[in-house]
Amino acid sequence: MILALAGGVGGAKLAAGLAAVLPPQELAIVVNTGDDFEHLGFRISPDIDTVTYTLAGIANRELGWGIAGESWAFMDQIARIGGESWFRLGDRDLATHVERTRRLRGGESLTDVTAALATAHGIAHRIVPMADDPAPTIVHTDEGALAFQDYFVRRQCAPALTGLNLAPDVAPSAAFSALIDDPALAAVILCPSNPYLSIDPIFALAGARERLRARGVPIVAVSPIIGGKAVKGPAAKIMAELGVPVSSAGIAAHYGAMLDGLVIDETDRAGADAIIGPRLLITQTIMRSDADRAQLATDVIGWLRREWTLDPSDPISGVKKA
Ligand code: FO1
Repeated sequence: MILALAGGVGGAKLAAGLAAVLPPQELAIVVNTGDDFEHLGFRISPDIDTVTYTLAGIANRELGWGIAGESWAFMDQIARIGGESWFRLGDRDLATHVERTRRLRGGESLTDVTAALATAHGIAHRIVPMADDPAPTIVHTDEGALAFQDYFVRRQCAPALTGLNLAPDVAPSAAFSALIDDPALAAVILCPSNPYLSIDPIFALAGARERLRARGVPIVAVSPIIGGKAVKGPAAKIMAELGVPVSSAGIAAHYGAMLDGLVIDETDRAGADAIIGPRLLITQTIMRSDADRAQLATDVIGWLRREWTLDPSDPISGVKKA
């Protein structure tokens, strides 16, 4: 069984590629909830929604969030009556926030609500929140501490990032914790999400980083940096602000001992020998189509089988001791 850790857009694309090539029992997607917040009275979980909509095939590919073919009557009316309209909730997307908020207020866990909404979208694969308790990411900038969405949306990531407050005293969700301990766990894939904003919050949960490493299964990442740039979002800007080389070598250095392998794009082949530590797979990591997503997933799984002697007969259901 593969455990995929994912956050925003880039992560969701590879998660969808993995879901296209692996059966539900061989894949679980653990999603960052550090972006979550309460807004207009709704409990909003952006990365869970991005992963869910992407696996359901209804994600808005232009915006990178929300639902395709969206209408904005609700938002327009909110603006007209003087409500907060900086964080845009489409009319279809609004249904998710209303239903999630209703269920959470009724006492269901975020894990149960996420599973129910995935099933409602016809998704058979497991989408699991990293935590059931709030674990908000606080962004420290040269303008002071900002709540995540204030930094990401209201300020469009303009302030220089100086650090992040992640929630180390928050426990992984019970479902995430069970996946870490699952005897069938064969490998962990860090999807090409922002390491700082999407993956580190998952590792920062109480015991998560240590327990994942202690399993002794390969942990591999797909670099979100291609040709010195982030495919989407502020990863490159954040790395520059933190003084980390904006390259796959910088990504490898950031993940350090957590990383057994790193997948980089063909365009970065020349810089490959500057990457110290992880084994490398060089392939196309740009995902423009559903076929690209499935191909990258296939390449990574094939590499895991070859390099870490996963049993070739079973679909990722056990790692032979090398
Ligand atoms: N990102 C924006 O840049 N502007 C928005 O108005 C916006 C609204 C929004 C609504 C629902 C949702 O699930 C995500 C939304 N996002 C928006 C993205 C959000 O900021 C996420 O946290 C990012 O995708 C980072 O993962």
